[in-house]
Amino acid sequence: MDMHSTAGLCQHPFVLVGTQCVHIIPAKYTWHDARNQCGLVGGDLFVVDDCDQYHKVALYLDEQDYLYYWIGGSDEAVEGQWRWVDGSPMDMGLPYWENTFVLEQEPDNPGQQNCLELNCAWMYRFSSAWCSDARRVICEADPI
Ligand SMILES: [Ca+2]
Ligand SMILES: [Ca+2]
Repeated sequence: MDMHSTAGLCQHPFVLVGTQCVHIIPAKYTWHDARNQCGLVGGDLFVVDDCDQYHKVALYLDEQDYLYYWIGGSDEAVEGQWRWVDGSPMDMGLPYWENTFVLEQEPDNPGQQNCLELNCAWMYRFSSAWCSDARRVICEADPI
């Protein structure tokens, strides 16, 4: 095996964005189907908990033409307790969550919107959305 060619790179179809191997699925799925689709290519829904990496991903998404994506968070297990799909707790508030509308701080619609959307129309911020909605998908490769 050539030790020089693959080190640090991502397996197809993933591409390196900052420190993560990321793949965007341009078709639209419900949140749970989106998670399955990521599994089919060797990953899971995208998780980001580092501000610098979050910024790099936002710049990458700015090069795409889509506005709304599913990423790997939900509060389906316990209402109000947002968790990443890897089981880790999620930072709430800024800089991640949308707060453009003072009276509509995300996450809103408790008990109804249980899945995590990344919304490029809202400064790439997080918002809660109905899990049954169809969104494009950001996947992250499983660790090698
Ligand atoms: Ca909820
Ligand atoms: Ca919401």
